[in-house]
Amino acid sequence: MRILLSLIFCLINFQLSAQFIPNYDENQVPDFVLPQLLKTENGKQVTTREQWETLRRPEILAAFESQVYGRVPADELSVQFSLLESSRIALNGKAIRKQLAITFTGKSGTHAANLLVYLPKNTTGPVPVFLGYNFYGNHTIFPDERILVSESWVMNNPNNLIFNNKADEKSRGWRAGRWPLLLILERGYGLAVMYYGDVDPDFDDGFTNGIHGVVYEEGQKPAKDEWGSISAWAYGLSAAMDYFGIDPEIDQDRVAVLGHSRLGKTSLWAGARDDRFALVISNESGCGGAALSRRKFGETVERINTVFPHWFCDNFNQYNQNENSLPVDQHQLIALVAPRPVYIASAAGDEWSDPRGEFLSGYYAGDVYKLYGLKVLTRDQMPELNEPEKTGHVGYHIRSGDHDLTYYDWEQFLDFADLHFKQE
Ligand code: GTR
Repeated sequence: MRILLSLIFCLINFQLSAQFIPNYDENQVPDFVLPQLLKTENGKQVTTREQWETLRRPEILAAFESQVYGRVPADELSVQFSLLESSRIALNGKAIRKQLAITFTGKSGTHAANLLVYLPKNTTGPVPVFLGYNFYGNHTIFPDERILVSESWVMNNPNNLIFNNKADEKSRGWRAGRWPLLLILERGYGLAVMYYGDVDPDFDDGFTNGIHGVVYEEGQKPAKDEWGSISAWAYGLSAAMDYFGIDPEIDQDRVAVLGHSRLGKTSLWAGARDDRFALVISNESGCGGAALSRRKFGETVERINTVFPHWFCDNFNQYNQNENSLPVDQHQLIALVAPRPVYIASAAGDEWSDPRGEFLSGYYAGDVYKLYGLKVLTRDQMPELNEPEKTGHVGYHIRSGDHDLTYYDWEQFLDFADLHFKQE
């Protein structure tokens, strides 16, 4: 019976995703009214930072928690760190390398994820760090043979570098193009990465595997307002942040959290819910990330909930084809990061992620940054292709090319981090 039901469910999913025709025509974007950033639920106008911080921000955060990503049962979890491997002469003496196990413990067991950290050598004092997830395992980010290969479930790779959902030596360094480690180190930053599937494997398993499995008993699953995978991944980033707090070589006050695509949705939510992240970067995060849901351009709420039913909390399904009832929209997610700097990156060839919707979120979030007297995006016109706006507290670029995390993107992120981490 169960098998039959899941077969029917798969068929419905397949049907829905097969039928979906995205809108890529700006003229077909529906008229909509965005939920107000600076008016509280009982109609009070917010005009000061204090009112934002004490009245309005908590309302918006709670709405994202209960209606979009899901609340993390953090008080039911504890986190421990253990050093697995380290070297002071990594990368031919250019870097320090540390590999740690982050172990999550709850009433139903334990689960571990690996954190890989590279720090530049010959620096004085603790260094600023970029933290982000990778898609295929830490060993894919650089051809360093000492990086531990992930033992978790991994998505198969079209070139057969990974198959049977198991990574091995063949995929070592395969994704180095997305992680210009040497450039990052030369610019004086550390790089810390985790494999997102170490925290929660990216498939719909009914929340039994990964970190969800340590807090639920058999047969139990998250309540409608509790964490889907994006919240679980965001929580994993906060656990890495806990580690930075106890490593004297890392400056915990200068940690930039970044992510691409689904992991950009994750970095935004991580930065919104945990204000220890001093700078937040979204690369082509699209629907459920930086893009305004009400525009319904490219991927939509219904489509994302259908194809990725485990990413958001159950409550988010209520807004399938019903975006106007959402109590929030994604410009408010960006605003939750204020007054910390936030950078949103789009690609012209990635219409699925709705570049204009991503830009507008950053533009509208500016109203909160202005309460702090900070420089924001000043026009509702998108900048030209490959002309980043990176001199304020809200940064944005749209580059040519497709859905990817490129060297060019990193150059802009590094400039933006220099401005906020090295000159303020
Ligand atoms: C797509 C999904 C997007 C984005 C992307 C990715 O299939 O529709 O929302 O997250 O995957 O993460 O690469």
